[in-house]
Amino acid sequence: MLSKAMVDNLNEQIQLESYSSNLYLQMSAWAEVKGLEGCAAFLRTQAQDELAHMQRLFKYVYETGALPIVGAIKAPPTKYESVSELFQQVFEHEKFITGKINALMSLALKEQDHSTANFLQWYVSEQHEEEHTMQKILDRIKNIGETGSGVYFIDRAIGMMAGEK
Ligand code: OFO
Repeated sequence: MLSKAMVDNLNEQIQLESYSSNLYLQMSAWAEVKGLEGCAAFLRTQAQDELAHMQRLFKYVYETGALPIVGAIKAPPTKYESVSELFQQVFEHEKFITGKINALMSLALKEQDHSTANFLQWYVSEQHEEEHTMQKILDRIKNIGETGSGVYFIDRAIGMMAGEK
């Protein structure tokens, strides 16, 4: 059985994962209308992954006999200046999520809630993976450059990463 603090924090994480999914789906729409089909495909894949992260938490909470709460999800931004700005925001968001997962893990360890700590381990690895992917994307954008046909090649490179997932 989970403590009330743990249920509240897991429910907050459920909302954050839903927000992440909406954020990346909205970003994919920005990319799509800019003609960046590769970026859009990659971001749609990210949106689906985040939905799966939310559902994984949702299932864990009800399996413990507690009530998962979907809650209200705030609207994500709709405009970006450039591909680099968009992916910088993804990176910042992922770092924020890593902080939240770490805080959840610290709570589980403090409460000696080994079941939740074990469950959260998957998210710890996932965040490491996602931060690494975003760093790689930002490095590629920087190396290729956004001038001239650079954006076309950036879009192709990121689109290929969507296929890798
Ligand atoms: Fe972006 O990863 Fe969920 O947790």
